[in-house]
Amino acid sequence: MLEVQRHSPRPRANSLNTALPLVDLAPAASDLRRDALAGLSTTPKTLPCKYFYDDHGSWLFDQICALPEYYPTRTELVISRRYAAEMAAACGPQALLLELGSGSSTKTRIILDHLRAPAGYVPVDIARDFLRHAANDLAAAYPGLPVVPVCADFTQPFTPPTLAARRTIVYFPGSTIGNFTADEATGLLRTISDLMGPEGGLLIGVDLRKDPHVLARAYNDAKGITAAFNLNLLTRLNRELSADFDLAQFQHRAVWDPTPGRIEMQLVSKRDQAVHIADQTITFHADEPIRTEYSHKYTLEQFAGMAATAGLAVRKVWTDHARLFSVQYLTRA
Ligand code: AVI
Repeated sequence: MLEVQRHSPRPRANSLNTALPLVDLAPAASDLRRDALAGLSTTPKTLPCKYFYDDHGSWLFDQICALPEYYPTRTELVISRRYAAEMAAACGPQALLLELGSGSSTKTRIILDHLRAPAGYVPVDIARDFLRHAANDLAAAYPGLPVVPVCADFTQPFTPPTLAARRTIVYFPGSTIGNFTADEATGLLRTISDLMGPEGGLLIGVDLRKDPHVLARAYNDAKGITAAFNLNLLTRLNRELSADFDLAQFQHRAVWDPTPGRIEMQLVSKRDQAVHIADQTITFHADEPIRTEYSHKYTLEQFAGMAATAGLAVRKVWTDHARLFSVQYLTRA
C-alpha cells in the first residue's frame, strides 16, 4: 500500500518560464539487477513492467500507440478532443494541472487549451532529461503559463511545489492506472487524493472492459510491435546485466484473464533452458512464462467502487461511442 508523506517541507517554485526550474526530488534509481533477480526467483517468474521503458522500449511504445489494433491512445485522444470544453469546465478556473507520468505531455495540450486562466502546469516524471525537454517545449507553446517540472517517482510519496491556484487537478491519462494491481491502484488513488487536496479533482483515463477479441488484437498486433516491446525487456537484461537470454527461445504471449479482468503479458520459454544473469543461473522449463505486465480493464462500476475505497467519487464520465475507453473526473467523496 502506498503511503503519503504529509509533513515534509514543500519545495518552492519560481513561476517564470524563462527560468523553468526543475524540482528534482531525486527519485531512487531503480535497481534492475535486484528487481530482475528477485522476480525471476519467484514462482511464477515476473519482471516489473517499469523496465519496458528504456530508449528503445519508449520508442516501441510510441509505435504501439499508433497501431490500428491498439485502440486506447487513439480513443482517449478522440474523447479528449470531443469533450475538452466539458472537462475544462469540470476542472474550473485558475486550476493547477499536475500530471503524473507526463511523458511528452501530448494530451495535456488539449486540456490546457480549454482551461480558463490555468494557474500552472506541473509535469511529474521519473525520466529527468525527457521531462526537462518536454516541459521546455510546453512552456514555449504556452507563454505566461507557470510550468514547473518535477522529477519524481509518482508511485512513491512526494510533495509537489506550491503554486498559487484555486485548486489542484491531478491529470493521469493513458490508463496507466490499469498497470497496477487493484490494491496498488487503490493506494495510488489515495496518494492522488492527498496531492489534489480537499478542493481538488482528478482527471483520469481508464480503459474499459470489452470484447476479449478486441483486447487480444490490441496486445497481439499483426506487425509484432507489442511482441518486440515485450522481448526488449530481455534485450535490456542482456545489455545492462550481461545476461545471456536467447531471444529466439522466448515468445510473447498476451492472455485475457476474465476474473480479475486483465490482460497479462508474458514471455514464454520455448524449451527447457538455463539463462545466466549476474552470476546466477535461472532455469526455465518448456512453456514456462515470465509475467511482465498486467493491464486491467474496468467496468465503470468497478472503477467507481475502487475509487470509493480510496475516498473518491466519480463526478463525470466521458466515453467514445463504442465505450472502449473513458476519461473520468473525480473529487473527494
Ligand atoms: C502504458 N500502458 C497503459 C499500456 C497498456 O496498454 O497497458 C502498456 C502496453 N503494454 C502493451 N501495450 C501497451
